[in-house]
Amino acid sequence: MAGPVPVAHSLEDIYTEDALPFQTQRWDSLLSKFQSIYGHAAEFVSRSPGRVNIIGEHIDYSLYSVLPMAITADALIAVSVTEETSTVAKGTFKIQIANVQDAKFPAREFDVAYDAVEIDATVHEWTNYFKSGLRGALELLRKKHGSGAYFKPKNMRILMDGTVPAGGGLSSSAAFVSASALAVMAANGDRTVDKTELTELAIVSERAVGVNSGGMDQSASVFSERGSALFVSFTPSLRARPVHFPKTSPELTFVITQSFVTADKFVTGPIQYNLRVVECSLAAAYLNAVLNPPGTKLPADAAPLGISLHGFHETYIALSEHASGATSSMSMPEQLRELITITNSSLTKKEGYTREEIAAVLNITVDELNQQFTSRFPVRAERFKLRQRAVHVYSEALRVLQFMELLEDPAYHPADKSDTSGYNAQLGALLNETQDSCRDGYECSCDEIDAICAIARKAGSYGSRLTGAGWGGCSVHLVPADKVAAVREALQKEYYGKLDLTEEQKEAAVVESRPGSGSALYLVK
Ligand code: NG1
Ligand code: MG
Repeated sequence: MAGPVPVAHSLEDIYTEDALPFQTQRWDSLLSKFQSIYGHAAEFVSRSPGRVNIIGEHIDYSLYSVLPMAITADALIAVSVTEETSTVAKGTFKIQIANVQDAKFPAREFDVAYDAVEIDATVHEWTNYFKSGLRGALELLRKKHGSGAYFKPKNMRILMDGTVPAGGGLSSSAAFVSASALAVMAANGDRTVDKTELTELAIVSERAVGVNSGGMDQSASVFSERGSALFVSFTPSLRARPVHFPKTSPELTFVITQSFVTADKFVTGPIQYNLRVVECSLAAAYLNAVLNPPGTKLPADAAPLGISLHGFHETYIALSEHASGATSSMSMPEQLRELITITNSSLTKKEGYTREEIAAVLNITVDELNQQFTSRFPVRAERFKLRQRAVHVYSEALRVLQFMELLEDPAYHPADKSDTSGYNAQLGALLNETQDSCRDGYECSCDEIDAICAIARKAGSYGSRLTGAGWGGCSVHLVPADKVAAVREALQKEYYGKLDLTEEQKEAAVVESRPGSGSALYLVK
């Protein structure tokens, strides 16, 4: 799967047949709008899709493997490169950027210093996502050009079109950042961008927007291949491989539904997403402190995921090194089960831990704790629910492995192919367990998502759960093909019918999703 981001020669290379009529129209209108705004044609389009996560929620930033797949909805960035420098201040280059939805995302123009892309993460500004991709790509370009060479970035004219709903858990942000970084690389002459390099730079770049995220979304956006899901691992280094679903009967489909509750990470970051990341690193540090010999250090920065928020599994590795023998030969699922047991007996306070309590165990002051764990991405909380968060992480990591085993180990495949409903139900049960764990242990669901999952299951979904960060946004449902209509109908009657939705929202509320292709460059002739 490694290698350069593919260059697409036609839309058939990018989209499945059913998507072509709409996409052809959309691309035509993007390119003609580009022509009318800038007075000349675009030279290329970079494209990166959103994703739905099938299983493995809120564990990527603890470096456990996840199973997402790309969707058809994507970010498109049409670009032309200009050489003229007359209007550009010395030592800077110019970016002109517009969006096809110009009422919502107004056009901007900015001069950027060669070596310093300024991003103000305190304001909610759509072009920040472009700038974060720009910053990451320029760093990579400078590295490639060698430290001696003087690298002068090109001026760019840009028109953006995104169809991934924002704040919906389908990762519009990663699609936008990855497409932006790819566009900047291509604009500066690099048209064979390595997928791993692009993913790693997009992961790091997106943090500039203020969310301390993991690497699932960018990996899914860049690496996905049409027709398959993607198993992504982060240790010892970033790896992604396609995963196929076995043929089942009844045939399985993934249905994605919106809740129309917008989880805006810009607003909720300090109290939700970033707080969970902090709780995970505190839990790992706490377990390390109470279980390992004094002075045992969890690993710090694990590139490319940067900051030292991992160490979850390292807690175990450190533990097993000091245990007498046997444990080191345990399989990963056995290790995870052991970690759940250890967590339950070591982190007993269900109501959570105060900063003072944690600092005392880590043998540091509260100021040092704040400095070490909460200074880069400030959080707001009185108590940190270390036990519940850790149990979620370990059990979710285990469910991903169990899901993969069902998909890939022939021993688990149904013998009688004429009816695989038992097998389908096993897959679905794992998704349902994820939803329970997200709702009760990680507290990242919401009433609306819980209701949608209950309705869908009653109407025939094998497994239903939130997807992405949660607290609103989308959910994903594993539905037999012959029950999709019933699920749709039930949701309409019991959920959407009670909301005041526009025609466009009604249209997008429930979609059947097939695994789509990842990032691509398209050269306009
Ligand atoms: P969303 O909010 O769906 O883009 C976020 C993180 C992921 C992952 C999931 C939860 C970003 C960019 N992405 O996804 O890395 O942690 O939540 O599994 O914040
Ligand atoms: Mg996002």
